Amino acid sequence: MSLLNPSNGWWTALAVLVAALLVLVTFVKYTRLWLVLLIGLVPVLGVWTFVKAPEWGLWFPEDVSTHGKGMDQLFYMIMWMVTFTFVLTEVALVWCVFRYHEKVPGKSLFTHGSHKLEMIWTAIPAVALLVIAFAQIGTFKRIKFENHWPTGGPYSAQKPIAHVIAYQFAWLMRYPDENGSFDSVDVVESPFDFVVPVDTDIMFHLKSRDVLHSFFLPNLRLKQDAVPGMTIPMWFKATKVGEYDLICAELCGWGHYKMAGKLIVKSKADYDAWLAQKRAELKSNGKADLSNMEEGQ
Ligand SMILES: [Cu+2]
Repeated sequence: MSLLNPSNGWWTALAVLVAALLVLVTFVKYTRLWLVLLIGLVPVLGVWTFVKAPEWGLWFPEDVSTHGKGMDQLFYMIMWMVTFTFVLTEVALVWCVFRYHEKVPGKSLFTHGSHKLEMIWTAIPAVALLVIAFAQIGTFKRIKFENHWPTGGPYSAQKPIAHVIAYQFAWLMRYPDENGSFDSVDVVESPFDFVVPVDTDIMFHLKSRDVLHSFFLPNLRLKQDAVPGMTIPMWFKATKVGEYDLICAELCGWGHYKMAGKLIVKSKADYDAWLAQKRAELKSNGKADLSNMEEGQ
């Protein structure tokens, strides 16, 4: 298991070791039980909850897309940069508290600041941001850049599987008719349910009818603002059949919470059958066989 993964047992071992060391040092030096407990417990509980988070379902939702791995790696990278900085600054802080906790007679040193220090703590974050900026280029490019959009498959920017329309407060998926037209009475409309085939490059057009919304598929690590007046082509590839959350990630009005849809990933055969059935319902022109419904079966 990767060292980057919080479930790695080495992290528990490290936390226990650090806590034991802290307890030992505190005990030898201060012999105060509450202090020992407090200082020992903080890193142990901190790392323990971190290690247990995936088990408790508090970590990433299951990744079912080809975008997920790259996104998660970026998250881990930033998390470890932040963790390193956090531990470093906390250790410095605690050390200062212990080192300088005694009152020293005389006047304190008064300083207006240090030009050198200012330069250093401006340069370090600048370098960190540059590292992140370069590290994310590849992943961002693969997901968003036009020259990485799928071609050759059944769906492309010119032939999207559907138009996904966000409005206050719903999602509406519009599937083209058999001729690929979206300006037709035979367009299949699927409110809230975005049905797609598995293991297929899916290209769709994202639109908004009114205000800013944000199309978010947590399990596919895919998020994009829906902007009024813009048609935004998006793509993904779902790798597992199932139902996943589709939510609005932009506070868009009082009913924002209601914009909870589903991404329904079906096998290719099931998807074709679903679309054919939806089209047949439209074509039936009110003459569908409803006898079963009337019998209440
Ligand atoms: Cu919304």
